[in-house]
Amino acid sequence: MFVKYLLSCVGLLLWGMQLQAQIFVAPSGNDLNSGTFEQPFATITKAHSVAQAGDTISVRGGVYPLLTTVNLSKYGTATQRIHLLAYPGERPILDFSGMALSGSNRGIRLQGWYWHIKGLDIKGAGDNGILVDNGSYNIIEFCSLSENRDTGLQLANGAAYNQIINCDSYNNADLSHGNADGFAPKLTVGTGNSFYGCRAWQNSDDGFDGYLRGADDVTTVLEHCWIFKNGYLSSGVASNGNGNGFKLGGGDNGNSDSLKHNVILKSCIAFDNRVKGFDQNNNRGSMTIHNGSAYRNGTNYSLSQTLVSGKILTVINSLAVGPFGSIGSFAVQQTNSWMLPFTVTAADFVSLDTTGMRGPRKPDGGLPDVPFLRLAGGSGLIDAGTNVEIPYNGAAPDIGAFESGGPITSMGPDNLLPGSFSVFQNYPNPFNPETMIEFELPLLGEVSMQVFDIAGRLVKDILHGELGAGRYRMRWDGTDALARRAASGVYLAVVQYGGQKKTLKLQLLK
Ligand SMILES: [Ca+2]
Ligand SMILES: [Ca+2]
Ligand SMILES: [Ca+2]
Ligand SMILES: [Ca+2]
Repeated sequence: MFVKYLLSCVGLLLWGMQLQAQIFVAPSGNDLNSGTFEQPFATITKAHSVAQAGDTISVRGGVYPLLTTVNLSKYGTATQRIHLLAYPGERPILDFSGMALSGSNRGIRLQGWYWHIKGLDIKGAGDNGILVDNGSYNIIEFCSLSENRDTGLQLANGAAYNQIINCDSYNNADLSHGNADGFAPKLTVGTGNSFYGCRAWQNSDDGFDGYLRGADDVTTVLEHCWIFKNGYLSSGVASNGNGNGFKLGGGDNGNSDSLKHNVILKSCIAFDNRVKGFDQNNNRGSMTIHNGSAYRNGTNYSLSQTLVSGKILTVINSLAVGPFGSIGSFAVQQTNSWMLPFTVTAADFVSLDTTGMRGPRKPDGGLPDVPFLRLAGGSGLIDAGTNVEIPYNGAAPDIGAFESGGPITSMGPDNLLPGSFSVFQNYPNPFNPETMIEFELPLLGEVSMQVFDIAGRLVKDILHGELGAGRYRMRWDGTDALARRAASGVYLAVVQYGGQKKTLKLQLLK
């Protein structure tokens, strides 16, 4: 009895410690309110003043005209992030366009750690839309940054290990045009920042800029990012800025030939940038471009300056439509579209029309499905690549940023990464002809997924590759199986990871 009483006290105590508040903000709110759903605050700044680790600030849709910076300086923890989220199904717009033009007038200045910010539009700030100023381990997801009067999203002052997921940065322009980039882990940035599923277009300077002054030998990763039409203003007129897509580094004055930004780009696309698509600038760090695609940039690839000892330039499975540009002979190159035996013509693609690339995102923030630069059936670029540990369909990876034969979708890291390897029942089930299978991985590792018939014969190799921690969704098109006229509609999906094997029963309706 006593033990039971003690346990219930401990239980209450633990429960009390984990109590997480929901704090509401609405355009119709008032900062003298209590911050509940019925009595929301008017400003994120007020909500921030009462928020603690683990809390969620839920921001209702609508326009918030703001004249001063929103400072986010509080700290969450790895397991108790502070969430700043759009209210489900709504879209808040933080409109700073009445703010004075000034180098200190950022829209959001994020000095805190372990924030998860999702679903906000930030426009018109007097300087950066968001400045991550030493803030680290933050997730910034499904936000847009536009019409700011310097770089849309900048990381500085040692900002490290931030994940920027499914964000758009466009139509940002400074007075001189020479500074406003879309995304900029530059100058004094820290290491370990990553960009996933991000787009930057029509920024007056560069789309992505990793130029250093102060920082050295830092690493940044980009995956599935589309960078286009930079070096133009929102009117479409050419700007006076640099006009590059991915500017991978470089320095100035006394250190211009020594600073190292190690940049890893996977499945990234640069097109229609005014000057260069993939631009080394004078970066001396390691650069890895796997499955890049470049189209109609002033120069597609410009990577020819010797690196410092120990650093490597690697370009594999990459595509250029038209002249590829210049890549130094010191580079490691394999199976790029400009190398033998490949030739590239318009017939290799479903479409070379860029329409839709700046179109609306999916409801979960994912990139839209657009035919541009996808490989047409029968292209010699299909299954012609080298295995670089990016998941692929068919016998081998394709050349370029889009793998043909069905989407492989990472649903992106969540605020809490999965604790174990799980495979979820497919949906729909039964199905015809298409079904989805989701799984979660707790750590980076090799994973495979295959479909067998009930006699144990392999029907489809869906996935082989290395994936990071997170939740993933795979599609299986059962027409492969229907074509074989198999006797039964039951198939087995086998997912293997880290020495474990999980099997799902799939019911195909004929
Ligand atoms: Ca500035
Ligand atoms: Ca510039
Ligand atoms: Ca720049
Ligand atoms: Ca393939």
